[in-house]
Amino acid sequence: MKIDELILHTVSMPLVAPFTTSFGTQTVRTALILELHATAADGAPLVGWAECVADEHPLYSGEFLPAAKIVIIDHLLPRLRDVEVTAETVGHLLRVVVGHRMAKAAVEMAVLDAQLRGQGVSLGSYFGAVVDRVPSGVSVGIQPTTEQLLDVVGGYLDQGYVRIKLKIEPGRDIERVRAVRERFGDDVLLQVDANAAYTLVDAPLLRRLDEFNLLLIEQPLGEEDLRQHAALARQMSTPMCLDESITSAEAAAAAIALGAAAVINIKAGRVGGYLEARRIHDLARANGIAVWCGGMVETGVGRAANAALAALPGFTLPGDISGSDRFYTKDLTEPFVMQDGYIQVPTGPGLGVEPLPDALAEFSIDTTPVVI
Ligand code: OSB
Ligand code: MG
Repeated sequence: MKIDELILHTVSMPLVAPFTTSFGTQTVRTALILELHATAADGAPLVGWAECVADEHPLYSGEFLPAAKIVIIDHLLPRLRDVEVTAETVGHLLRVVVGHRMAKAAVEMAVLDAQLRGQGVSLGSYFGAVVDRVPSGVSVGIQPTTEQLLDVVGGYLDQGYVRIKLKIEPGRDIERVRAVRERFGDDVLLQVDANAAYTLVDAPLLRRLDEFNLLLIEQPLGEEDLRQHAALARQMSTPMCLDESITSAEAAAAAIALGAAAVINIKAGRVGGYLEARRIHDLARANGIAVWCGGMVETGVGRAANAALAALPGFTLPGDISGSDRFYTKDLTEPFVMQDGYIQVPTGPGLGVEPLPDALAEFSIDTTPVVI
């Protein structure tokens, strides 16, 4: 295809409740939605959608939304001008730009969606999905008090979520996990995510998590600390899972070789796209490393793509793919509904969903069309 135009929609989506992690509290998700217009080789018009997962602030990752927008407009799109582009070649065309994986992932996803819509193929079947629904886990933010945490977790369990992930930080860790285990029992699939809030000096403290039979501990140490995660993994029985550190298939290969990860949280945005995400899935599977699909508080656009990815056979643990109502009263797309602990993988062409025009108009705070 030849790309004709990219429209960048910035949307501001209020969250149903504040979401607190070790790096900050979010009450609104400002998201960048890409609307790509292209022309197929046979002259047919193509449209593709994507969501860029960069956040407003560079706290989870060095990337952030205003920068991602600049990179897309000034550095990525010019490299796709007047060239024949496919989903399988766009990553290669953009490789000379260093980093900015979330920006690249969004452009690749928009091209992939346009391509698959043109072919009438769903993203799930393109990836090689082996199931039509994926188990739904929920990421629970840090709550002001343990009592509030127990109420929130109880609510999600009542709704039917099959796995609970507790965000933790120093001072709100061991006792919170103990309280959840004591209230809800040992059968709940439970894991924790520290978002890099600890250092290796905290190993004796983190080891105390071992008694709670957690599925995994996610990213206790810094993004660059592969070696230190390996050292910590040797001191704990709780399986070590990496999120922030896995920025590419190469990083995944290094983490596996070092013994820094027994489990990998795969987020397509963080690794530069869904095709790289699939490569990491394949690599992990060949190495006996479990993977699960992470989330970035996506609207329905990004949620659809995550559900399709999570339907691959190596995704053996429930992902952070909750129903739209976990974060939003009203989603940008038809809402994803969690039913009996599962989310359906969309079956329509491409993402299988698209922004509803009225929702896009309601939440939009900026529209930047770029003709290329
Ligand atoms: O670390 O997995 C994370 C949200 C934003 C940034 C980082 C993370 C998260 C979550 C939420 O845990 C996952 C979701 O979208 O449900
Ligand atoms: Mg995480």
